[in-house]
Amino acid sequence: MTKIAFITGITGQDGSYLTELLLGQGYDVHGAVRRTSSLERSRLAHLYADATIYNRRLFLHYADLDDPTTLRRVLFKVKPQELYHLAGQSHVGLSFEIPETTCEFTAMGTLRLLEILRDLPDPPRFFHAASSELFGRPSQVPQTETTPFAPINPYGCAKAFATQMVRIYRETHGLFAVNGILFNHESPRRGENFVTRKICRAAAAIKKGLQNELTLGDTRAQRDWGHARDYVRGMWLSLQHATPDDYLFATGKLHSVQDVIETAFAALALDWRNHVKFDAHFLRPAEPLQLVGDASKARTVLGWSPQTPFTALIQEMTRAELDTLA
Ligand code: G4F
Repeated sequence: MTKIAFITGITGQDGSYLTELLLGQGYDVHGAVRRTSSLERSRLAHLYADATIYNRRLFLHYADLDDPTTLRRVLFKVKPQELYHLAGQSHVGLSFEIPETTCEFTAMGTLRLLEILRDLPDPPRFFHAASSELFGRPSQVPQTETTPFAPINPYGCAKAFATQMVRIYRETHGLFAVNGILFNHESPRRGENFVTRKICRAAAAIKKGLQNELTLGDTRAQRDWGHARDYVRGMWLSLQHATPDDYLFATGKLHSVQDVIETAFAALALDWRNHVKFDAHFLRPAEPLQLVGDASKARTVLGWSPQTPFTALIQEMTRAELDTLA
């Protein structure tokens, strides 16, 4: 029998890669989209335009995390076996500007979904996209699934609430509920206001003579960056295991924003010194420290490992930008 999966946040970077993976595995895929989403220009456009897929194996429903009645109705109708919860306000910097919206979608939105699952006659296996931002200023380097939460921004705090709720619903209500603690993961489909895409896009535009300057905040900031395609495979693997648990997905390697700049500009034979400028507007009120993950548990239990090294990731993103501008 064909398996049915449901994805919140299906139009995002991770949602689009996960949709491709699940369709490739023979699933029917359903997704919740906002009324305002434009599918023609979205990351799903290639699937939306394919008459053999759209409305045959891929189905989109207007529903949102702040409208639990509609979500409930859709989930009762679709009856998925697996639910991947990827939606939420995911920009850390923005979460300082709109903390209530961030908590409404990222924290309360997750709780609302868990409440709906409790009422379903046959609840699906549930994946929650948690984040390295849970750890903020961590007491342990590298972090593991047992590192204490110490968030330092509204986004991390909302994720900490949601992650702990997932554990509570797993332990007290018996749901098959999994937290995937995802460290930074990027791709050519990354949103343009995240730093890797911003840099790769600017490097390509400079190469084409379309722009001359790139303004950034703290270029000494470091992250553990992997490829989104690898991380959605981890999501899927975590729901195929016999028992629900929490898993951390990371490369275990730290790089700075400066490393991203140098790799992207070098890929296009440009000298970054002629173009990169500092702008305090992009500084954040607080920066996390040493967010780098130890994915040993995912490797041992799920057989997961990241396949794309940092340099290959940034080169792929930069070349993709050049192609788009061609
Ligand atoms: O690309 P970023 O905006 O990603 P950040 O804040 O690490 O968050 C991402 O990864 C988290 C962990 O997986 C997710 F939970 C979250 O949803 C999101 O996907 O910023 C990376 C670093 C920061 O230290 C930031 O201060 O880059 C620094 N940075 C420097 N200049 C900048 C800029 N970030 C942005 N977005 N724009 C700049 O101009």
